[in-house]
Amino acid sequence: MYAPKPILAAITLATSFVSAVLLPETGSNIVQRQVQVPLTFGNAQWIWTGEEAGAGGIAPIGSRGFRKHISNPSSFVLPVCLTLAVAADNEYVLYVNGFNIGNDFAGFISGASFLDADIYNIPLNPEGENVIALNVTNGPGPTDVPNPAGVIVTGIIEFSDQSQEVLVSDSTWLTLASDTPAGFMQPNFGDSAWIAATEEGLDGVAPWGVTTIVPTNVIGCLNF
Ligand SMILES: *[C@@H]1O[C@H](CO)[C@@H](O)[C@H](O)[C@H]1NC(C)=O
Ligand SMILES: [Ca+2]
Repeated sequence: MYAPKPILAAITLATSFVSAVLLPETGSNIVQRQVQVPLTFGNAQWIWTGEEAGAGGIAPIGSRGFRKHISNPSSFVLPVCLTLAVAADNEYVLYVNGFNIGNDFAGFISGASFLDADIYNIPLNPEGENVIALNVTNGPGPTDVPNPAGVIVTGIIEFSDQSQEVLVSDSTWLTLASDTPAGFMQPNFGDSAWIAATEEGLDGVAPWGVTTIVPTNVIGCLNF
């Protein structure tokens, strides 16, 4: 039976964190909660800092931070799991609640890490603040000149009552039009001076085209 007491969930969160990030596991006693709705980039926006010249226009080379706070619907409905798809131009490091969850540096090599999204299944902190943080770096490209930059995210948050909610990158995400500051990934990092991210267009918009999500990687979190 799922829906653990919150305190128990908080204790098991720490121990289940590593194995959950290393999904998939196939042990016979492990029950995976399936995401109930398809994970798509449908309403997700490519976002950046506003430094770009128009939607998908050129942006300075360098790293920019992005933060998204996940709010609890009520003190009785607690967020327990996040399934997330991320793609970036050119590369990113993903953090949730200060933990380094994963990265994709392929964009520096191939220039095309935005063609396929990376999928993550991440336990959330049911009782505290949950913050997604991305350090996204716009690479120099072959000619070392400013070039398009963006990041696109879609996710499904699962709550303790097994309800699910879609989360997408849009102007509710916070960013800074300057180098990603040290410590930016910590949930309690002071971001009151951060600005709303600029929307560059939906999945499919030039110059990125359609970004693929492989459904078999969308598996939800371990039933801890
Ligand atoms: C952001 O990523 C770049 C490129 O990998 C790295 O040089 C920089 O140190 C990172 N910044 C933070 C605050 O993590
Ligand atoms: Ca770029």
